[in-house]
Amino acid sequence: NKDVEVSQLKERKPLISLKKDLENAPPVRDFIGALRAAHERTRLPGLIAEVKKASPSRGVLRENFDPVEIAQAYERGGAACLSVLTDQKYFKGSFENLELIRKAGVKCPLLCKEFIIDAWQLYYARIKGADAVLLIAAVLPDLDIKYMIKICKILGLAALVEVHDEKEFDRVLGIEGIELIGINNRNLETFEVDIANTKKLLEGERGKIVRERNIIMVGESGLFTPNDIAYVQEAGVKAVLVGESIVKQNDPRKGITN
Ligand code: IGP
Repeated sequence: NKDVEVSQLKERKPLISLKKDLENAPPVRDFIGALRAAHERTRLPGLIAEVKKASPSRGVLRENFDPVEIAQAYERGGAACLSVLTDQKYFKGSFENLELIRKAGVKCPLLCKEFIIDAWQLYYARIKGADAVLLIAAVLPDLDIKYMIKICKILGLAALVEVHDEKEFDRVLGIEGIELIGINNRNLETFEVDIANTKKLLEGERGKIVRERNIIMVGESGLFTPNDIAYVQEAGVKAVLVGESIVKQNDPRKGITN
């Protein structure tokens, strides 16, 4: 947690004035509903396409990076939802990108991809046009996850709760009211990627629990080919989060969506 540095927290306005800004926030759209609808329509995992300029493990992914152009291309290409990196330090993202994409009239619901460690950021994301936020179990104690989920519900935001291993998954399954869980195939400490992680975590009892509770599972990271998508679908995901492989396409409509 102490390694997480969040730029917007340095200049934070008092919560009371953010609460005022909420009145002018754009309406929230149904992120989970869009994923379910895409899955039901196509019988394939709903695509959350990520607007990602760079990453700590891969460096700059795309030189001519116009976030709005990329977002619109993803939408035309059939993405159900978009994920917009807002973290500056590691991913060269920004809240301005999120705001620009929202203001450009992109209809896909938007996930704010940020290291959220403070409830203040949930208000901020909502004001900037997010419909969903990411909560990373590796950096949040259970109590914080519970608290953040409550505030998300008040704000109308969907929460994608991210896990990487069995221990985090079990913690998160012990929390009530979670509808959307992502399995990150990338270890955030070593950057090692293995899509078999999704399968491993959904085997057996845990897979049974998520099916019973009708939780939408999202396969995250390291997905490049139609075979990769088929593999995580077989493992039990109803949605996928894809960045690198599609952001690098000349035409981001192409790639694994075709
Ligand atoms: C996308 P990829 O390998 O397709 O570019 O991965 C997404 O899963 C990844 O960006 C991600 C991420 C995160 C980034 C997943 N969880 C948490 C930052 C923080």
